[in-house]
Amino acid sequence: MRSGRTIDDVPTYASSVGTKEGFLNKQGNRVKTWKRRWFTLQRNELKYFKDRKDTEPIKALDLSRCTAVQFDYSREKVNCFCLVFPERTFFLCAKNALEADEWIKLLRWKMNQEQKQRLLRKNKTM
Ligand code: 4IP
Repeated sequence: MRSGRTIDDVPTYASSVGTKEGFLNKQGNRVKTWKRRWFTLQRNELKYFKDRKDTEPIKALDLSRCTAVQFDYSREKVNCFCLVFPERTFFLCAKNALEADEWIKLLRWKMNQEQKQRLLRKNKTM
């Protein structure tokens, strides 16, 4: 890493289409502390890890259960977005607006794909 750069400056990569990974700050649910976590988005799963090198995620979120993804302005931080699940809304913050926008777009695309698949399956059984 060049001097003066931090791990936050490392660009996030989409190693293949429809995947993304990178650091995001996440707020706890009951205890509202913010933790920096490594997030990976693959297929229909958003996982977060304590650190980038970890192999076991803290949680794996099934995006087929997610009902909305949107920019959020209710937190004390900037560049935040929320992921709404029936039992919990996750508040996540990116390092800048562009990064937040990229996560939101990709997450929404995944949700739309999932919805299309569901409709196709439903139509097949009719
Ligand atoms: C924790 O706060 C961490 O923020 C946890 O995040 C979070 O769990 C906890 O949420 C919150 O209490 P402290 O470490 O300050 O105690 P992480 O698991 O990333 O370490 P989530 O569910 O967000 O992963 P609650 O809801 O258990 O309070």
